[in-house]
Amino acid sequence: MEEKKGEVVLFRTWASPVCTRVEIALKLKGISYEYAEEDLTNKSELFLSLNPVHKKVPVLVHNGKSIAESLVILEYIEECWNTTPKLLPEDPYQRAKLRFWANYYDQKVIRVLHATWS
Ligand SMILES: N[C@@H](CCC(=O)N[C@@H](CS)C(=O)NCC(=O)O)C(=O)O
Repeated sequence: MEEKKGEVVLFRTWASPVCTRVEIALKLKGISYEYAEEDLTNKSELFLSLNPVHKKVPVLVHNGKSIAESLVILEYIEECWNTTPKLLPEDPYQRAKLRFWANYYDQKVIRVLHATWS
């Protein structure tokens, strides 16, 4: 697997499925990254400066530039490391279906998990 040069840091927390989805993508693409565990009960100033809008993990930092929102991060990874394996299918209809189910998962499953945890 090819790797694009550059420093990659993933701010995440171990129990988060949306962080896990980003880690799986990084591993599938063979991208080396640093792992920064964030304590969501005591968020660091650095972390808050990287995602000032939502203040949530995951945040990917690539060469000093931060990207938030797991699905946005996945698209960034796909566009930046456009090597195989591809994260998205070639066929536009299949891509649309995949985006539909990713959205469904976020709207239904993740919301229920968050409601259970809080
Ligand atoms: N839509 C966001 C959801 C991110 C999210 O909800 N992250 C949670 C952990 S699973 C979080 O950081 N919670 C901390 C908080 O709400 O203060 C994504 O897909 O990245």
